[in-house]
Amino acid sequence: MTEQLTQLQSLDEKHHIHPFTDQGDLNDRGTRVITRAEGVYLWDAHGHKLLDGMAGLWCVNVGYGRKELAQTAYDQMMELPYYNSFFQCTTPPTIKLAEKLAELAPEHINNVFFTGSGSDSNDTILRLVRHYWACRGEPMKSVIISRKNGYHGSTVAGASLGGMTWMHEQGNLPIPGIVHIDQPYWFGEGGDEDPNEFGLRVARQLEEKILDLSVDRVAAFIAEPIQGAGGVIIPPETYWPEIQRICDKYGILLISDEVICGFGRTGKWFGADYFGVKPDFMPIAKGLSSGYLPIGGVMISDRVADVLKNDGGELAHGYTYSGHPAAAAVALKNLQIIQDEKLVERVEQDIGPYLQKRWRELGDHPLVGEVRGVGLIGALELVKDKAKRERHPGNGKVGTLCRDACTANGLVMRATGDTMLVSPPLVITHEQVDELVEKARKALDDTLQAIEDGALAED
Ligand code: PXG
Repeated sequence: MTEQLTQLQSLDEKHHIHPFTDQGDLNDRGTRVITRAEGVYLWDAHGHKLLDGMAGLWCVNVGYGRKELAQTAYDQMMELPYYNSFFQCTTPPTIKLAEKLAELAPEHINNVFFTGSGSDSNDTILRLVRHYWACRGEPMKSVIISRKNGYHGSTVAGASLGGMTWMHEQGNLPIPGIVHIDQPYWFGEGGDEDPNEFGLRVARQLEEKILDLSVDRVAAFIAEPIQGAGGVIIPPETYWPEIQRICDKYGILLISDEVICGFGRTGKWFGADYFGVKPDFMPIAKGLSSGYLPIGGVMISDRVADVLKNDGGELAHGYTYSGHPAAAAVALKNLQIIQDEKLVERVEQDIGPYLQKRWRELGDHPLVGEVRGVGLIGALELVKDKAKRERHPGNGKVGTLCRDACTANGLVMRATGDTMLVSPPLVITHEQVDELVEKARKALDDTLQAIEDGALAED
C-alpha cells in the first residue's frame, strides 16, 4: 500500500484542490487518504484505525457501513436513477421524503424545498425570505441579521450569512443586505458577566439592530441553535427565549440553521425543539442522509409556505438535483433507521448523558478551561490559566497540537482555534465513548508535554 499511497498523494498534489485546506502545508505533510469505514471507525491507507469523533463532518449519524442504505441507493438507481422536480414533475421517493420530514418537523412546519447541501439551503433561504416579503407587499424588508462567527456554508450567500471574517476576506463578502451581531459565546467573550445576563445582553443586540436599521427593512434573523464549526457554542439559557420574543415582537422571520443540530444530535429531532423555538425556516442537510449521498433542504413554516404557494407565482429557483430520487430514497431509509433504532431517544436518555458525564471528567485536566456539551456534541476549551480563562500564545497552535495528538492516538477530533470539538455518530456505544474519552485524555497529556518541551516557544 505504501507505494500505491505515495502515488495517490502525488496525484492528489498535482490535480486536487482541497476545501478549507492550506494546500502548501498539505503537500508538505501528504494527504491522509481514508480508505474504509465501519460503525464509528475509519481506516487510513496505512491501515491505521481511527475512532471518528466527528461523524465525518458532523453528518454520519447512523454510522458507517449500513448495507440497507447502499441497497436502497442501488435499488433506486436501477429503478430510476434520476429525474427532476421541475416543470410539474417529481419522483416517488422525493414525495415520500417530503411527507416524512413534515411528520418529523415541529407541527407548524409542513413543507420542504430540496437542495443538494447546507450551503445551497441557505442560498435558497436568502431568496425565499426576500421573495416572501415581496409577495407580502413589503419588498423593502430585505436585510437579514446574522451573527459573528456563525457558519452557514461556503457559497456566496452561505458565507455572507456566516460571520467568519477570514472567509469574508476571500471573494469580497459579505454581499450587501446582511449584517452581523455578536455571538452568545460566554467563555470567550462574556468576561466577568453572569452567563445568563450575558445571554440576554447579546440577544438584545438583535432588538437594537432591528431598531437601528428600522423594522421596515429587516426581513429575518438566522442562527444555529448551537454553533458547530464556530466552536460548539451553546448559548446561555436566557438567549433563545429572548431571541424568540424579539422576532415575535417585530414580526421578523426566524431561521434556525439545523444543518448540524438536526436529526438527533441534541437528543431532539431538531435544535429548535431542544431550545423550544418556533422557526419559519430550517435549513437541513448532513444527518438527513447521514452523508451517504448529498442532499439538503429548506423546511418552511405554514405561514410562509401559504404565501409562497398562493401568492408567489412561479418560483424562479431550483437545482438540477432538487429532490434527487436516489438521494431522497437514501435519506428516507436513513430517517427510518433513526426512528426504528430510536436513536434520537437514545441520545436524549442514554448515550448523550453518558458522553456528557465522561466528557466532563476531562475538566480536571490542567489544559482544560471549560468542558461543555449537549446530547452527542461536546467542546473543550484549552487554556493556559483556568481561572482567568486565558489562552496559550500562538493563536490556535495548541488546538492544532492537540488535534494532531488525537490523530496519533487513533481519534479524530476537530479543533477550532484552541477549542476541541466532538460530534460522534449517534450509534456510538458506551465502550466506544470510554475509548473516545481515554484517547482524548492521552492526547491532552501529550499536548501538555509538547508545550512543556517548548512547542510554543517561538511565540
Ligand atoms: N449550516 C451549518 C450550521 C453548517 O454547519 C452548513 C450550513 C453548510 O453545509 P454544506 O453541506 O454546504 O457544507 C454547515 C456545514 C467544520 C465544517 O469544519 C462544518 C461544516 C462544513 C464543513 C466543515 O466544522 N458545516
